[in-house]
Amino acid sequence: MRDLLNKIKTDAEQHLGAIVSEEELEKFRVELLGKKGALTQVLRGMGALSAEERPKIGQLANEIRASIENKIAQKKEALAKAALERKLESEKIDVTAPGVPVSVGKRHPIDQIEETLCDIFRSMGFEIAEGPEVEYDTYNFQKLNIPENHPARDTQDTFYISDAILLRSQTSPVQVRVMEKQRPPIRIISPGRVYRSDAVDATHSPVFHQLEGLVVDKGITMSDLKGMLAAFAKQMFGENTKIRFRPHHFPFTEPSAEVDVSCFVCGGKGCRVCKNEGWIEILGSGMVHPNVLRGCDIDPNIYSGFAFGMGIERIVMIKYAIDDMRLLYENDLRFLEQF
Ligand code: 2NL
Repeated sequence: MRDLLNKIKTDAEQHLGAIVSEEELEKFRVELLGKKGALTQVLRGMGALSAEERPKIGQLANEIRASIENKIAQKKEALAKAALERKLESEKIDVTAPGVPVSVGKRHPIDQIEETLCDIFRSMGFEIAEGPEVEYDTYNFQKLNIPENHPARDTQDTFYISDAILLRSQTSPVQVRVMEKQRPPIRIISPGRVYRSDAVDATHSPVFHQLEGLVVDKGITMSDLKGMLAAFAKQMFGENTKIRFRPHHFPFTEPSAEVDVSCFVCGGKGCRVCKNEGWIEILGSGMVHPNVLRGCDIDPNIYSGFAFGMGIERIVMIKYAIDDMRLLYENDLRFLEQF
């Protein structure tokens, strides 16, 4: 029996050394010291011993039990400490490590230019007007003096929802709505999205952006238009920028003109940006046609006005020397991050 007890002790000590987890340790403790444990079984068999042997074996058994319990407790503490150290190591935060940069993004170049344009016109006293992108044909065409047989009305050029409803092909209907509701003086710009049934290429897109302007008051003349646009061109393209009017035709203005700015890259000598012209076309303009004013119940004998319209994509492309409009819609970050 003595040999058996000593063997249990050496086996237990050996086994303890190989244990690596607290669960394993608890299982081992129950197997050895529990009610059905190996050591407990041995103690139960002590009844068979002689009266002389029993206390000696009993004492030895108790010593071995105490020693194993002590070793298990030590092992338990060591395992818990190791587990805590592993946890601390894995959750360690280096507060001195450099931060991970956060990419915040920025506004699209079309948006940036639209905002710059709005800032300039706001500083001149224009208010910003907005209106629906799904519009009545009457507001998009009729009230703008665009005749029934005009090519712009063709289904080849305009997206129709029904006979009477379409996707606006210009932002002018916004201004018609303001002229109907508001009495002069009127000083508004209308930036926004417009739609035309065009195939995508380097200079066309079925969805693009326009910014139009309208001033209606007593005594407004072509020289007001020229003076205002000259000031705008300097703010947008630089202090030395000059403007040039070329006669043109729009159904909603009379007279009408296309407006060029002197090339802000070469100053007019000719370069890649102005295609050796020295001048760059930026917008269309004119004096509001009397029929348009009349249609909004504004008497053209009392009031007159000027209007102008520009493509925002066109301004972006001129300003940044971009030769293909598709770059503005592909949203390739390598392109967008440059602005
Ligand atoms: C262009 C030309 C233009 C207008 C737009 C306008 C609006 C009303 C009355 C009269 Cl309500 N005119 N707008 C006038 C002249 C030219 O745009 O080439 N835009 C990209």
